[in-house]
Amino acid sequence: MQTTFVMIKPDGVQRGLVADIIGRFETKGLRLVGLRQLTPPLEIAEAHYEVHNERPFYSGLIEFITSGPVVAMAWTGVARNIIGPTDGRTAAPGTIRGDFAMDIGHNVIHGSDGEDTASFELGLWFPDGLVDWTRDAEAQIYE
Ligand code: D4T
Repeated sequence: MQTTFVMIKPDGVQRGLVADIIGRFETKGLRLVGLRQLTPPLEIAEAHYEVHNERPFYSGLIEFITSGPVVAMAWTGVARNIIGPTDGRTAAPGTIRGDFAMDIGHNVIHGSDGEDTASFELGLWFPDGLVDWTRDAEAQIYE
């Protein structure tokens, strides 16, 4: 099963959405295997968004993501369709971005977009590794 790096961005933390967002992943049936709150150091933010470093929005993005605490998480199970597409205006209701975001930059949450990205991002944000545990309810959640 895939594990995704998920981060509640500074706007989501400031708006008090942490409990609601965590609840959506947990009640859907994903397994929480990593959780930490931190204000991202510049070097982690720059490494995380390195693929965008030539884009016009890059410096604003780094400024935003280092502006305050984020909640970094690792979730096992399918996460991307809970998050929704980048632009909150067009994201479907029922997704986190569709329900909470009105913009592209301040879009509340990040989720890694593939297996390679996930493994890079999990190593970057969780250098000490993840929590290895069995969620007993998975016997009911998965057929
Ligand atoms: P993240 O990485 O935050 O989950 O977003 P996505 O994976 O959905 O989107 P992305 O990589 O294309 O963009 C990364 C990050 O940059 C911000 N952004 C993006 C922005 O501020 N202006 C823009 O025009 C774009 C395309 C939002 C997410």
